[in-house]
Amino acid sequence: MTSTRLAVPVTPAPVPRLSLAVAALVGLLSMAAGLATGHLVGGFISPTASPFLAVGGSAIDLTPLWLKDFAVRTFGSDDKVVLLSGMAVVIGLAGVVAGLLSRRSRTPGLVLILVLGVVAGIAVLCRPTAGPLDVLAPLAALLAGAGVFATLHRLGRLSRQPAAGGATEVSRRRLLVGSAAVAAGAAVAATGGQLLTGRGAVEASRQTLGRIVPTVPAPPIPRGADFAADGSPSFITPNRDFYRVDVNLVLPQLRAEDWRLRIHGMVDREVTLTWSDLTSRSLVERPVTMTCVSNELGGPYISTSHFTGVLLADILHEVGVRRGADQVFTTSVDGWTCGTPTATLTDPGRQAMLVIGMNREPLPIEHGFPVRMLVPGLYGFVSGTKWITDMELTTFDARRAYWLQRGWGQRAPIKTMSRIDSPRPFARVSPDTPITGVAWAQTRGIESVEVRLDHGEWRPAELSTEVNVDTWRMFRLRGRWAPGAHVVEVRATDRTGYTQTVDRVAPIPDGASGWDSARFTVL
Ligand SMILES: Nc1nc2c(c(=O)[nH]1)N[C@H]1C(S)=C(S)[C@@H](COP(=O)(O)O)O[C@H]1N2
Ligand SMILES: [Mo]
Repeated sequence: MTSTRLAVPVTPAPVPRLSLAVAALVGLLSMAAGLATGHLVGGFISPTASPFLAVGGSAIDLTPLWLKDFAVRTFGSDDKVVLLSGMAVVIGLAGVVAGLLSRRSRTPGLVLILVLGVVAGIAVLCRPTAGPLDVLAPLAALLAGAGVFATLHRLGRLSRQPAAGGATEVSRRRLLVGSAAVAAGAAVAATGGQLLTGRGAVEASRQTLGRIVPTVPAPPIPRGADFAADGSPSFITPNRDFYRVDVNLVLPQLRAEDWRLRIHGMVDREVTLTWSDLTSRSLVERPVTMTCVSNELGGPYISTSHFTGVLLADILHEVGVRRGADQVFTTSVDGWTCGTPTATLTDPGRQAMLVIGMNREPLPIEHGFPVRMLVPGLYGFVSGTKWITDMELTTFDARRAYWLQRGWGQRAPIKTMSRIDSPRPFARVSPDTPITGVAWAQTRGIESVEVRLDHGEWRPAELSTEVNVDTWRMFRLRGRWAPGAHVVEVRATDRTGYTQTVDRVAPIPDGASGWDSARFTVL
């Protein structure tokens, strides 16, 4: 069919559409502006008021166990950086989508921004430590995001409007300048927020404490407590190398002078302890090896420090624990919770502590400044509450702690384990390279360690001098190994006579087991 239109139908003036690139940019920049503003305002109020960090914190709390396990296995201690980067990418993409949906009208983008703002507000207000003022941060984020979106959207459309003379040129330039200004402003605000959530005031409080001097110092570490010269870890881990595991994207900032620990629940006399209450008591120093339940076979989450603190058995004796209170339920200042068997803490032989010092320094902030709990022989998640502020005597039936709610075990004594440290996996070494590593069985002590090469006979390894049963012990096997490829395996026996079995068990729910092994080549 051929028909020729003779008359052009009357159409309304075309609505200028944003180009794809400008639409995406407008969306992206409004997200950046919102996040950065929220982070900055949060910096003034409280770190967990920052919508970005609050959403990250909620993500950590809601992450299913298998995914968390995968993240830790894949990214190790970078898992938090990976989480935050991933979130930034997702939020950026949401901004791009908001922009692309709004090439004609700004309404869809504004609606999406409103929804995200509300979600961020909910995340902030649901943090365990949220206060009413915190809502200002997501509110500021929402206003900044929506404001930038509306403004840049208008400039974008003006720059497309067919206009007389150089008006379009002018609008284009204004769009460009506006975008650059928003990008720069967001960068400044984000950096400012980051500095404010940093460790300024609390690090100062920590510095003024000087050294932590115990009333009852630990005996000196004997010679021969490690084989560090041959590749084992050093017996005492320097504070900066001590492993760190927690659910925190931001470190709680609690000054020693503001610290309080309320001990209550099934007790005869409720008390609230202050920093000076602790430091005026007898301060006991002991080397103890801490271990994380999520440590894989051969993993790095084990370290040893000289811990100084107050014995918990004494404090619990003073408050008078009521019959039936089988759980000590502790909470950190940011709401993380932990359940420990009462009997373990009241046992004077166990020497569980409220710790204030590590290697004679005040606790580093990431290790729980100003006060944390330490229980030799229990994995950290059921015993090691950092930034501790509340201790409730209760029952295991009445309250379920953070990790118990997420599939980890309720009672978790540290398993007898060993790890090969040298040769490193796939190392190429000389024939006389010693095989070294560590074994641990806190509260029981290590009786012997055996090593075998290429599935041959088990050979007893030399053990380092024992410091106490709550610390690790190094092993070493010397020899001349034949040239070629080898596999080395290790197993430890504790003082109860238990020998590690070959069965490989994953960390969930109460700790990994199995023989660590390493392949290496003799040149
Ligand atoms: N407040 C708080 N305390 C915590 C945790 C945490 O996430 N929050 N993690 C626990 C776990 S799982 C371990 S293994 C130890 C680790 O202590 P570290 O980081 O000082 O080595 O802290 C414990 N205490
Ligand atoms: Mo842990």
